[in-house]
Amino acid sequence: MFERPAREPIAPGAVWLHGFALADAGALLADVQLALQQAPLRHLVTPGGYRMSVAMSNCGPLGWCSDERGYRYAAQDPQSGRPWPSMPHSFMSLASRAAAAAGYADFTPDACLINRYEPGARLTLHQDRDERDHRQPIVSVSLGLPAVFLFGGPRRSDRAHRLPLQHGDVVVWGGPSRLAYHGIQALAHGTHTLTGPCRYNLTFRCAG
Ligand code: MD3
Ligand code: FE
Repeated sequence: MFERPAREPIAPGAVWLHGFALADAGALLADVQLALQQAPLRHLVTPGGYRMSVAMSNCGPLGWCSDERGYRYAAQDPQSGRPWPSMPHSFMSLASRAAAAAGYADFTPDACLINRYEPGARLTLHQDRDERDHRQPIVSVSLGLPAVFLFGGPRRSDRAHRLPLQHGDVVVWGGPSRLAYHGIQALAHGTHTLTGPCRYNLTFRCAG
C-alpha cells in the first residue's frame, strides 16, 4: 500500500505535515468554540466592497481585519472594542511544534486567524502581505471537511497546484513560499464527525 508521507516538502520553504494535528483536533476545536464565544465569526467586507464568503474571527494579541478602508492588523475586535481572545495554549503549542517539525525553530505567532468555510465558501488567489516580518513562516491547520488548496507562485499568473487538504493537516509556509499566491476552492458539501457541515482553518502569523 502507498501511505501519505508524514512530512512532504511541496515547494522551497513549504512543508505539508499530513495529520500532524490529528491527536489535538478535539482540543483545538473546543478552544475554537471558546474563542468564538468572545469574538463571534463575521463576514468581513473587502476594500473593494465585497462580502467575504468565509466567516472569520481572531485570537491572540493581533487580529486581521478588513473593511472599506483596507486590510490591517488590530489589537481590538472592531465589533466589540475589546481585545481579541487570548491565544489558547493548545493553539500556541501546536503551531510551535509544527513550525519546528518543518525546520523553523522558535516560532512565536502573535496572531491567529480563525476561518470557517461552509459549502460554497472560497478564498480567491491572494498573497498574505499585511504582516511586518515576511521572514517568519505562516502555519496553517485544517480541521473538519476537506478542501482543495490552490498554491501558485510569486505572480498571480503563475500556474497553481491543487493540494487536497484534510482534517488534521498542517502546512508551514516560509522562505520563498511565504509570498506565494494561494487560495481555497469552493467547499464541497459534506458532514464531518467533529465539525458537521464545515471546515475550520487556523492561520498562525507573526504580524507585529
Ligand atoms: C501560502 N487561508 O487566511 S491557509 C488566509 O485555508 C488563507 O483558510 C486559507 O489563505 C485557508 O489568508 C489557506 C494556508 C496558507 C496561509 C498563508 C499562506 C497558505 C499560504 C501564505 C503564503 C503561502
Ligand atoms: Fe492567505
